[in-house]
Amino acid sequence: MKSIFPYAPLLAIASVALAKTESVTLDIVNAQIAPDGFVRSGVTANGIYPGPLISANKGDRLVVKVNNKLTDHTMRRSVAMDFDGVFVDTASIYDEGTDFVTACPLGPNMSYTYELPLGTQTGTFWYHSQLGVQYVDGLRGPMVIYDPQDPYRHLYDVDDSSTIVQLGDWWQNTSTSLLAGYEATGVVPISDSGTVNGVGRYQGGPEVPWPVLNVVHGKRYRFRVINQSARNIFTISFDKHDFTIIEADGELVKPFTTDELLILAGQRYSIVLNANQKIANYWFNAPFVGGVPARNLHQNATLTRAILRYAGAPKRDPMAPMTLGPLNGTGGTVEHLLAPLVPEAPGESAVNLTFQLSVVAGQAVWQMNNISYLPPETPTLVKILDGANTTADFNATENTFILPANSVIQVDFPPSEDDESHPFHLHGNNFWVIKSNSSDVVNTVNPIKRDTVAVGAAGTTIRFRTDQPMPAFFHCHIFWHKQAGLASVMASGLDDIRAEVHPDAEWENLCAAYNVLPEDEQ
Ligand SMILES: *[C@@H]1O[C@H](CO)[C@@H](O)[C@H](O)[C@H]1NC(C)=O
Ligand SMILES: *[C@@H]1O[C@H](CO)[C@@H](O)[C@H](O)[C@H]1NC(C)=O
Ligand SMILES: *[C@@H]1O[C@H](CO)[C@@H](O)[C@H](O)[C@H]1NC(C)=O
Ligand SMILES: *[C@@H]1O[C@H](CO)[C@@H](O)[C@H](O)[C@H]1NC(C)=O
Ligand SMILES: *[C@@H]1O[C@H](CO)[C@@H](O)[C@H](O)[C@H]1NC(C)=O
Ligand SMILES: *[C@@H]1O[C@H](CO)[C@@H](O)[C@H](O)[C@H]1NC(C)=O
Ligand SMILES: *[C@@H]1O[C@H](CO)[C@@H](O)[C@H](O)[C@H]1NC(C)=O
Ligand SMILES: *[C@@H]1O[C@H](CO)[C@@H](O)[C@H](O)[C@H]1NC(C)=O
Ligand SMILES: *[C@@H]1O[C@H](CO)[C@@H](O)[C@H](O)[C@H]1NC(C)=O
Ligand SMILES: *[C@@H]1O[C@H](CO)[C@@H](O)[C@H](O)[C@H]1NC(C)=O
Ligand SMILES: [Cu+2]
Repeated sequence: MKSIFPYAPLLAIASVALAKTESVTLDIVNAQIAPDGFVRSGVTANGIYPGPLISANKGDRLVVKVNNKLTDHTMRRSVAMDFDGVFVDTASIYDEGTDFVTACPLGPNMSYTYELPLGTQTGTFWYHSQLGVQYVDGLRGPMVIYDPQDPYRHLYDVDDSSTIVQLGDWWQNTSTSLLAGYEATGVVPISDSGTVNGVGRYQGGPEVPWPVLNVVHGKRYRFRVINQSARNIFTISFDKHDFTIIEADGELVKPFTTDELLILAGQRYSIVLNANQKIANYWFNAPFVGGVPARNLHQNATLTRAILRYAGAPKRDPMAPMTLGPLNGTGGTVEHLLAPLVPEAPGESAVNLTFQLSVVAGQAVWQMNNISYLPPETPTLVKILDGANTTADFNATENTFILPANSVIQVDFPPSEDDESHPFHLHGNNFWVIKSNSSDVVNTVNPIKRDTVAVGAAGTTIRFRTDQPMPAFFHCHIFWHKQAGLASVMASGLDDIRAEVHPDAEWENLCAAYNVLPEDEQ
């Protein structure tokens, strides 16, 4: 087993010694749900949206049994789980879950057990369906790896399931209908509403009670904010309170205090809020942008919010007007201002890649260097185990790059012509943000690390190390764009994979079972 974790070896040994197994069962079921007051059939974990919290401690072994009990023929019946941002060691990569990269999807009535040794990673993560655009139908939930020796423990008093803040865009129609519309027109679907911890309102809809974040005066709260959206970008703020960012995507950053924060799909931040204002109700504002609002009259960015309620305050809405927050929700791009707790210089790159993004006008087709990714029938990992070793062993549409092992790779996204912000997400590894879209500065001395970064009109450059032998999916986390081809695979250490990866029969059976499914059960 290779260690990919750059922390003190003594700590790692200590946590391995204490490692325990955390077992979770997720029943993937269709359920009638109404996050924004509109009742629809959804794809859920254990019948709820968002799904249940998966939590573990540093060093634990996480065992997640997934039972696919989907029956609704209007949506995808198969499923594939991604534990977003969680690394796995090489021997376990076949349990990493990415459909057609590391495994085939899980067909209806089938079960699969993912076994994830958590190593030394800690922080805020989430899980979601990785298959097609299925998570639009609801299959998303939070995941936290707590650190009993968190170096920032002195900065907050409360960090539990009540301090998880999940932001999501919500869609009243099925992902299958929305995708058909996208493919026919090239217009990315526009969400009806936004939800905070699974609760929201849409314009013209019922007055669903606002979600509440409860605090006690005088205490400090570590809110773990997760952007689970499939498209929308949120800007969060609390009336009358600033807050301090301490974590981005599972990486600790030096405390940075601000009053608003932009979060893209797939990104997570821990922020510490000091409940030091007068006992009352305050608005938590989470306006979003995502497409031309006029194209969906349900959409009203003002209606994604929650109540920050101090104990002792009356149980009613805040008296203050509902705003979009400071600067009307247009600020919050602080990425370039963040510094890592433990600075690391990435080192010179051995390979430089440049990815020019483009869209085919009027079609649901996105390209990187003129290639639109198509999932292969045989997952990348299966091909590697069968001997694939060079780029020529993969079809061009697999957009698979064979990279040297134990090297630094630089990926440069030149300024894009469209003004989309694409949250690019790398599986299995974090990258340094050498140049953030939010600044012109190139930082090769102490850049932050994260696993999801904005790629947009100002250009973005990242570097990562290929110390982890695996085919790592690298894709836009706007799942409509991923589905439209904005994806690639960064593969390295192929001989090591062949030497170390020995999948079990349960995994082997996934493709055999999936490949004989009729289309409506895939
Ligand atoms: C799944 O199991 C149920 C109940 O046993 C059965 O009725 C159904 O036909 C099965 N579906 C598939 C796709 O195998
Ligand atoms: C979903 O989309 C289909 C196809 O466009 C449409 O017929 C249907 O009315 C939509 N349903 C909802 C709830 O918007
Ligand atoms: C979540 O991500 C989406 C897509 O990048 C973005 O539009 C939205 O503003 C983000 N939400 C938050 C709260 O940052
Ligand atoms: C959005 O909701 C707010 C709060 O209810 C309301 O004041 C505003 O008029 C709504 N916007 C639109 C465009 O309807
Ligand atoms: C926010 O919007 C309001 C109403 O449209 C406007 O009066 C105000 O100037 C805006 N403030 C900022 C900082 O953009
Ligand atoms: C990659 O680009 C960097 C500058 O960003 C340069 O210093 C380095 O020499 C380049 N490496 C290769 C292999 O071209
Ligand atoms: C993509 O195709 C266009 C038009 O054919 C061409 O001008 C451009 O150089 C190509 N870009 C890349 C990165 O191959
Ligand atoms: C795979 O490619 C690497 C170079 O990238 C080479 O060193 C190795 O020998 C190849 N393995 C096989 C089995 O051909
Ligand atoms: C292989 O790539 C070509 C384009 O280079 C594409 O037309 C074809 O559909 C791809 N085949 C598969 C099986 O993905
Ligand atoms: C990226 O930069 C462009 C140009 O400054 C800006 O319009 C866009 O909002 C930025 N995107 C993000 C997500 O910061
Ligand atoms: Cu995108």
